[in-house]
Amino acid sequence: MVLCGSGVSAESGVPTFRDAMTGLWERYDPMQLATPEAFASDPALVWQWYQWRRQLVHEVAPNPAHYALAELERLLPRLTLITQNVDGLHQRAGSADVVEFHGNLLTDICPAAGCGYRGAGGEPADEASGPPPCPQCGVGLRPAVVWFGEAIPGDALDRAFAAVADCDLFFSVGTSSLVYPAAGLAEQALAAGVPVVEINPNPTPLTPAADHVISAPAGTALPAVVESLRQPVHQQDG
Ligand code: BV8
Repeated sequence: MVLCGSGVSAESGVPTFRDAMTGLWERYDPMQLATPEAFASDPALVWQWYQWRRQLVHEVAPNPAHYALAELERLLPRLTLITQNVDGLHQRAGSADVVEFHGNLLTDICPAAGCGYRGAGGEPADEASGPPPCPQCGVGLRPAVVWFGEAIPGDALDRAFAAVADCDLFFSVGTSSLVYPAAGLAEQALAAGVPVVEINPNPTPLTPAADHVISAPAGTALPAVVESLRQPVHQQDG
């Protein structure tokens, strides 16, 4: 099982969630913008922030970390990939089964109760525009991401907890381990006696408890993990 955070996309040029945001967004705190309250009070501002991030994601490409995870999926009998990232880069690198714990930036959904509209986000419209009307009911759309204070999608939560219960190795890659319930998954693995490996160039609250810590960028460490799996398994003597 692998839990990914925005550090996995860092080497693609996607700023991590807590890196200072650049340009126009420098003066905003993502923790404040990624909330239903911010969207309710200024839908156009929040919508434009997500349009800026969509545009940025369209301009970048998966990095060796994403490709290594897609390769791991092919090499291992079972792999559950849980990502906190909303950028869709795992899928673009070839991962077929991605659990998007915090949703997806590239998809629009309708916030109107009972509408249920869900569709691919259109081309970012002109800067000043706010959320476009839902094609089904006319209410302003929102990005299909999980904001702070919102529940994790039920299927994602179920798959993550099921995987923790029966995985035999847990990788935590590129996450500051600050956001729950995602960060709780590694804690559950530790409590269940599952070996936990952290890959992160910087220490996090998980570091002291992890069984193994690889203090390296994901784009270096994950290809090395894949390479080690490719080595012929030396038959154990006897
Ligand atoms: C919920 C989508 C309940 C949006 C995101 C007090 C205590 C504990 C919890 C809480 C609390 N108060 C409130 C809460 C709950 C809250 C929470 O955890 N808050 C924290 C911050 C205190 N959680 C929630 O609100 C969650 N929902 O609890 O709901 C509920 C239940 C039922 C019914 C109703 C409600 C929802 C959380 C989801 C929020 N949405 N994203 C968007 O993207 O716009 S979270 C956001 O942060 C991103 O998804 C991001 O992935 C995530 C975590 O951040 P990281 O990925 O770790 O990124 P970060 O920048 O922090 O760190 C990057 C790391 O990478 C660093 O460690 C860096 O060293 C490393 N790195 C850098 N370069 C590399 C690298 N690593 C490897 N290689 C590199 N090259």
